[in-house]
Amino acid sequence: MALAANLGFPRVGAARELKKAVEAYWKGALSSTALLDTAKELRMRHMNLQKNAGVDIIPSGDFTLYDHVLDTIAMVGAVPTRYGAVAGDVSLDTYFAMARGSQKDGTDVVAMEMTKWFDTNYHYIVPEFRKGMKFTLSSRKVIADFVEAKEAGITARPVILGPVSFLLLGKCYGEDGLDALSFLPDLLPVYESVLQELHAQGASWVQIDEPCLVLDLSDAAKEAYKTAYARLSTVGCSLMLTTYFGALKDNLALATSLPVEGLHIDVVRAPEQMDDVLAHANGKVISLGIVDGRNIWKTDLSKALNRLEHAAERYSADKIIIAPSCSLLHSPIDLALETDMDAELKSWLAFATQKLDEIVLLRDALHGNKHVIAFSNNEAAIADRQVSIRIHDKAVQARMAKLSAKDTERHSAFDDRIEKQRTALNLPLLPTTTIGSFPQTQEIRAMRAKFKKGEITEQAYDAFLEQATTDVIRWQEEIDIDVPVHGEFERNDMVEYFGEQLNGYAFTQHGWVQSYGSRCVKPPFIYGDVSRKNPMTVRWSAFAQSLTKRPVKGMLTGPVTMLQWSFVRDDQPRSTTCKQIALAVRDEVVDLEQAGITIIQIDEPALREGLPLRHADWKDYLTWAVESFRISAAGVQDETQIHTHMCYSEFNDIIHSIADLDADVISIETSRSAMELLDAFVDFKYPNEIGPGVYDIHSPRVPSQSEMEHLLQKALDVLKPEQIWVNPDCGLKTRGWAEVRPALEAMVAAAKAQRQQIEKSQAA
Ligand code: 39S
Ligand code: ZN
Repeated sequence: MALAANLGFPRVGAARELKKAVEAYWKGALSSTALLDTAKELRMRHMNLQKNAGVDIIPSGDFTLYDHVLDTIAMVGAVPTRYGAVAGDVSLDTYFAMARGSQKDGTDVVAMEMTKWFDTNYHYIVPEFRKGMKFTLSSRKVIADFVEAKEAGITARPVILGPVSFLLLGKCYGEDGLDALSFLPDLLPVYESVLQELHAQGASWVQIDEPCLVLDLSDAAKEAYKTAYARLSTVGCSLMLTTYFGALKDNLALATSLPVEGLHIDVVRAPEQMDDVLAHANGKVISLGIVDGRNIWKTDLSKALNRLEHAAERYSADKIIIAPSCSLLHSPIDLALETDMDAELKSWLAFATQKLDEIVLLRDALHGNKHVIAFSNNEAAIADRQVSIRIHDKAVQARMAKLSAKDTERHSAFDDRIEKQRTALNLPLLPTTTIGSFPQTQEIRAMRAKFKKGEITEQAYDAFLEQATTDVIRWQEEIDIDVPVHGEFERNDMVEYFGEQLNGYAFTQHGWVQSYGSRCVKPPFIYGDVSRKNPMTVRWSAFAQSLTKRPVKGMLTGPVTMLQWSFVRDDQPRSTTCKQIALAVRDEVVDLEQAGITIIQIDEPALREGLPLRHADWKDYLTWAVESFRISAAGVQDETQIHTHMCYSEFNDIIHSIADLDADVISIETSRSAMELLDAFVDFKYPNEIGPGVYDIHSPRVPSQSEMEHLLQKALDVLKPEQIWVNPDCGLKTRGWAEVRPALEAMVAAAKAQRQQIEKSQAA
């Protein structure tokens, strides 16, 4: 009999209980016991929810206080020495210090790096490898969680991140040429002990995640897989080797030849691989990820059932497991909480809780026990979504049909534009600006919450925002920022705020998804053709501009980022949806220009994370992504200056596309790498203007004027002075005013000091 399995459940809780508890603990307002109690309560609640849904195979160990890769770092004791941990033991405070850095009792240790989990908006802590690093079992959390579930009457399937992906997702520090895979022989004994202990506790199966099997792998990595699984398969537990986010492709023979008992594949992203995998399955249990773990649409149950029946005929129903494509970590928790949502839209959706029901319905139907009503309701919803008049907008489609190369071109080339812009803007050398947001204080969030709950009037909320905006403009004038911003106090999130205002987009009340650690986002979803109803940002940009003679920069989220950080419709190519968003952004850009805004920033922090996981698919993506950005920017006159901003980015391998965006100015994160990131721009002879960040906003530290001058000098060593802007690394929304004020004052002073030196040397 085929079984229904889950691969992982969202951790934060329906009311974001985990976020609140963890943040309270960090503030010292909650004891560690109370934090761990909340965590346990959530684990039990989620396990029981899965059990009551009828799921046969329930994961344990998928819960984490911060991040599952960090949990693996703790498990194997890969704790960098700067945290001063005792070997074999990772305390709660060491764990959080790795995640967030720590400044107390006179110590000051930086956090570990964080980066995107494959092509999702989830961020993981990057394992750090250094020469001579030794591994020892240092956290028994995965064993304890299994035992905890067992005591509650649930024999779970523990989840661990596999050793090869763990190494491939990490980064080597110190010596050049150090290879993460060289640590495999030292690492495997720790994995063996974990599996032994789990086996001893009664775990018959273990889910071992190896998502790197869907990437382009080196020969060494392929060898590492063989070495690792030859060893781990002898321990006693049956291993469910779990892959997701793409097709195995050239790694299919490798994956199916490994001596494991089970293989999970993603048949949502890569349906075409199912038959191939079944043909090479060698008697393994095959787990078919057929319910989309990363999107919010209802599964077409009849279609899915057909595919499962086909698989069962070809292979064997006993050896098939029905599962979500990946962990449900990436979906919101429960659609039932969306009490305000339009009924028709709601009928098209399934969140994590509903996805479990789908898996169980499919299992039962495969056994000949088809829940007729559930299937016919599903069929009706799927059919309604296909023909609903709300999806198609003739005007949008007519505009899309008329798109041509001309729409991606500014009137003149950069050299001509920049002359006109310099004359019009009359800015000093090394102009200072910020990325756009100022601190989103508790006060601001509380006012917005009150407004949304109807506890204060729109007028009161507006007046509050006007005051906050006025204060921040005045203050920027006082400290002499050349290009001030309005501060974005009116925005809850840089994607959700726009999603709320666009046709074809809808948003949720409680659809929180973990982004990193305790931080969550509420991605809006795109169900239909996208267009702009009304100007979205003109009111606040124009208000801010009315307060000052300086050019106030307008800020928009770019089309690629709007796409990447939303749940996207699956009934047309992503490129089509992206271009529709681009046209809506273009309308906003033109309206901002009309309203007297002369500098407009179109943020694209997600451009790089949208890159397909396989190199062969990059070119196609980059072509439409760059076109979309250009469509959004190209509606303005030469005199209007277009900026863009990117964070967390490595640029070397996409620098051509960055240049193709043809933004007049780009600001990037460089302070942590001490301007190393600039190398790509220098080697490429990037022609346009650049604002290399001089203030690391991901840390509460306040940088000194001399530190920032030093960074500016490094930039001046390799770029022309007329090319350089002075700004922080990223928006300031997550920081506090106590840090932002002195840091920006020092930044302006640093720019002025460097400016004087340049002018002196030019006069001489
Ligand atoms: N993806 C998106 N969509 N947006 C991003 O900015 C980023 N940045 C990167 C990459 N991906 C992104 C990730 N970085 C937060 C910060 C940085 C992130 C991601 C998230 C973040 O601060 N999230 C906030 C959080 O987890 C929520 C932001 C938000 O939507 O706390 N806030 C809402 C608002 O401001 C709701 C705030 C809220 O919690 O309106 N309100 C309380 C409630 O509803 C009440 C507030 C109160 O009374 O204090 O219960
Ligand atoms: Zn940024």
